[in-house]
Amino acid sequence: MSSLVVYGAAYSVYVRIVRLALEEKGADYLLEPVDIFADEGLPAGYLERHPFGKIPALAHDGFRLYETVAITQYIDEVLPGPALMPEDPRARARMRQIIAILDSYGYRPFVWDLFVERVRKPQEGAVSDEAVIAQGCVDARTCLKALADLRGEGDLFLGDRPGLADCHAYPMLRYMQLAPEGSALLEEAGWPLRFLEAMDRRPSVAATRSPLEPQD
Ligand SMILES: N[C@@H](CCC(=O)N[C@@H](CS)C(=O)NCC(=O)O)C(=O)O
Repeated sequence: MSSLVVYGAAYSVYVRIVRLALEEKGADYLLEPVDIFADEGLPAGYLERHPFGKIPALAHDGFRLYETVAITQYIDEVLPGPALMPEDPRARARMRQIIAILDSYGYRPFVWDLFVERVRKPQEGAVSDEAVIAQGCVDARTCLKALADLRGEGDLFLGDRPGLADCHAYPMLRYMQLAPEGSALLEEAGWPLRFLEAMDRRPSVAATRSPLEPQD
């Protein structure tokens, strides 16, 4: 039996993207805890797995890999289970474009400017920076519009079954939804709420719930 280890923390957006892909493949894997925010710092030797000190990293039967996009595409190519990437080259290019947009233009406003600034900072006794949130709303709206123009007609990004674009978008949009400003932007756009609801029905989402989400 093959051994799959994901190094990271359950609160991490990028770790959850990898875990969603693994769950959608029906893969068995171990989540080996690496807390980037631990007072004692990264575990000894972790920089050998990820020289930039970020999470996630993957080990598959001795093969080491870091960078989420490389990991999720590798997972899809080597593991049995439903395909998470479209066959058609244009649809596959669209998938990669959506993922690149999420990384380059979505992650910062959705997660840092809205969720961290509005939700996490007050929870940790810090004061939210309203200017950061205001600019985050502008940038998030631009990104949601770009994504709306590229996605298909259904509730998920491309097609009827979850794929890598959906695994990439869900953790970012879910955190954004926890900030009132983020929730309002998602409602204004409409389609992200249908997307989140469709993904919320997936066992993969339940199996990877973040400890930073409300626990009900
Ligand atoms: N380009 C990396 C980004 C990973 C990333 O930013 N991970 C965050 C956690 S969600 C992290 O490790 N942050 C720690 C830091 O920036 O020092 C990837 O795609 O895997």
